[in-house]
Amino acid sequence: MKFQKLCVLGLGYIGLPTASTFAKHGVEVLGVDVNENVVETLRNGGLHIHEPGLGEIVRDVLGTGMLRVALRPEPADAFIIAVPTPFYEDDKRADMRAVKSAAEAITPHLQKGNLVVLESTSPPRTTTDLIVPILEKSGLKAGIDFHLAYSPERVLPGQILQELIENARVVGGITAESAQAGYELYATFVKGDIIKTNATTAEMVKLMENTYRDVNIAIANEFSQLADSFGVDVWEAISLANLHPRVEILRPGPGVGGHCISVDPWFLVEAAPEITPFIRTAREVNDAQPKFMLSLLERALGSLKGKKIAALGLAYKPDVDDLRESPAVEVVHLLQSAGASVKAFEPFAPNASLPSLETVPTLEEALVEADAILLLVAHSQFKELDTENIAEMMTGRVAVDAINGWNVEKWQEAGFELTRLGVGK
Ligand code: SAJ
Repeated sequence: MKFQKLCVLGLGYIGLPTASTFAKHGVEVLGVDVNENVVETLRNGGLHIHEPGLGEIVRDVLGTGMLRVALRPEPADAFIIAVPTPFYEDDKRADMRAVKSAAEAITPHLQKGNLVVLESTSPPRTTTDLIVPILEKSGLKAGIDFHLAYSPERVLPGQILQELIENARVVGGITAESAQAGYELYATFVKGDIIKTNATTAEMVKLMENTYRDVNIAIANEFSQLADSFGVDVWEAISLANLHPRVEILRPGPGVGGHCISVDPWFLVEAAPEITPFIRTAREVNDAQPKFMLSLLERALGSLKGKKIAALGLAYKPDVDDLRESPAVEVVHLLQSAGASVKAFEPFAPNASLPSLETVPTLEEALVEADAILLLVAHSQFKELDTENIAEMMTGRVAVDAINGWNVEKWQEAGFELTRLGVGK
């Protein structure tokens, strides 16, 4: 095999599954993370993130020794950078510090014939304009002495291990030879098509995919507000519109979260603000959706001052533990600012501690003496709740459903008045 030893920088939601999958397929992998807790946790047989199946594969490859973890990289045949690229809150600029320092950490170990792949979502031209100069400080020439490529990950949290192998993979090289080297690396385990292109195209492909999804969710969210004001049930209207063979409207909700879709479109807006009014507006529509949730709660409860609300779910989407950029968290903060006292229960992170937010480790604790129950995330376990039992624990009979996860009759039978997102009266 051409790539016998691989170094993966960043052991988060992408880096760790990627490192483990390579190790499982016979590559000797060093997983690197600058966070000592992450490295310690893994060394002690633990896992710092929740992803179905990940614990098993990580323990397996750590056990066989095909995966080792460390704080710093070592010489290898190939390097993959999979560190986070968040944005600066004030001006939404991409925060490339982690990518820069990962590249800097590789430079002293770089050797002739190596391959470096950037996987972190990045603004267009990052590979050529940011990474090349850093790696060339080694004295080696990019595209001549070593290969360099950008390859976006496209896996869906919750299905990462399967999608890593089955999804089509785009590999953009700074030269045709670099793309070919990237192709050969991923061919180790990827069963989907591996398509070669140039690095900037690959960067743009990634941003286009997530932007496409963001604007499609934005229109669903705008429809939810329109339906609300016209006395229409948006869920019924969407299912009817989707009978059209060329229409596929997504689901409205409390907003768009996670570290990808709510972040990546800004990389395009930031790179070219004058020519991206549409992408910016979609972002703004989705970011405003938590405020719309607040208005629903006010409609259901009147003034929120002193009201006790049990919030179900804080994760950014169903059946994951990830609270980053979560609209559910934003909704809770808005409710608190309006004077409500909120107890939030997140079953996938029952002990999460968030600034200025009260989380409780059980559903029961959230419900005691609550005036209202609010469904924010479609976790499977929230779909089939015992409404009679819930009614007994609560003081009030107000239920608000932000994601169309509850059966109207069932809640009404238990004496609740159920308000649903996107259902106008
Ligand atoms: N959401 C809605 N309505 C929908 C679908 C999603 O409100 O109909 C919300 C979710 O609740 C969540 C957010 O959008 O808050 C994003 O969730 P998601 O499931 O659409 O996507 P992510 O962020 O988990 O993963 C996305 C995926 N990209 C695309 O589907 C184009 C994934 O394939 C990428 O690998 C990932 O971003 C990434 O890392 O970039």
